[in-house]
Order: sequence, then C-alpha cells, then structure tokens
Amino acid sequence: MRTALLVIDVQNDFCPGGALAVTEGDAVVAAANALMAHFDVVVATRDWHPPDHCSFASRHPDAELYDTVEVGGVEQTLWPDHCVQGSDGAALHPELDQRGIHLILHKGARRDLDSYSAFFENDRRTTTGLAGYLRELDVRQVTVCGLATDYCVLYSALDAARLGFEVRVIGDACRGVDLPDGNIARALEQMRTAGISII
Ligand code: VGL
Ligand code: ZN
Repeated sequence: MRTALLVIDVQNDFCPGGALAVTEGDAVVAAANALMAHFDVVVATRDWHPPDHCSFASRHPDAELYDTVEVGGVEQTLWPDHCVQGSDGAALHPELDQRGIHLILHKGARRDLDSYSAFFENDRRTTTGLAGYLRELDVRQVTVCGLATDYCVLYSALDAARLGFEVRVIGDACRGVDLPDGNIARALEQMRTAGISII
C-alpha cells in the first residue's frame, strides 16, 4: 500500500499579491516542499480557468463579487478573475519544488463548471480521474495540504474520504480564505466529522 501527498492550488493568484490572495498563502510552500519526500506519490493541482469562466464575477454583471448564483443547476460563488489558463497567476508558486511532483492535475478548466475538489467537479459527478490514478498506483492513504483550507482543500479531503481513502490534512501546511467569516473553523469541523485527521 502506498501514500500520496496532494498539494492543492499553491499558485501565485492564491498567494499575497495574487488575484484571489489567501492570507499567508505563501507560508505553505516551505511546508509542502518538506513534506514531498515522505510520500510515494506527489500530486499538485492547479486551478485552471478559461478567461470567461463561470466562477468569475466579471461574467455575471447583475451580481456582486462573492455572491452565490446558480449556473446550470449548480451553486456558484463568484470570485475575482483568477488562475486564468497559462497566466502568471495560474503558475505554481516559483519556490514550490516541482522536482518532487509526479502529476500536475488541472481542474476547473470547463467554462461552465467549477471544480473545488481535485476528485470531482462541482456538479459532484464529473470526475477528474484522480481517484483512478491513485488506485492504479495502490495508494490507500492521502495527505492534503495547500490552498484554500475552506474551499479546495476541504472539498478534496471530503471527496478523498468519501472515496474510501484514509485522509489526513496537515493544518500548518494549509491556509484559508475564511469567507464568509468563520469558514475555516467550519471547514476543519466538517473534515473532522467526516473522519479526517487534522494533524
Ligand atoms: C479556490 C476559490 C476559487 C481554491 C479556487 O483553490 O480554494 N477557491 N477557486
Ligand atoms: Zn477557481
């Protein structure tokens, strides 16, 4: 049985100075680098949106930033334009050690469907293929770190647990958006309730 580290969305746009900056987002880089050597398989994800992605408030002139709207029957929070495919903002943080990464998985690449989780897009049905990749490599235990605790880390960890992996989240190696207020604490509680160890 093998172990995997998921390094979620450690991209410039989620770090200080980025389009959707998470407070201290860049603080996870050193931790992620130090963790990589301890796992058999390392997967990094990149939020990877087309320029007219449905999660961008700029696509919804009648709504406000951070409002929730419905897109094709799926609830969608509206964000600033971020992680546009091929842009500097979408690049992995320059100090993230890419030598340790086996797979870079793009998510959120469909114009009309967002993906917080590394496993399923937000319709909760469209798979990214990651579970199959990990299972084929005999991975049973998945450890999650990265950005943001209350969005992409949360949904990735919950999906991993639901798929039957043993899941751990490294608290020190994650930072969150905390929007709305208290969202990080709620996310940690939700993960614990799902049987995920926050270590
Ligand atoms: C994320 C909001 C929008 C994340 C991605 O990586 O947590 N959050 N897109
Ligand atoms: Zn996004």
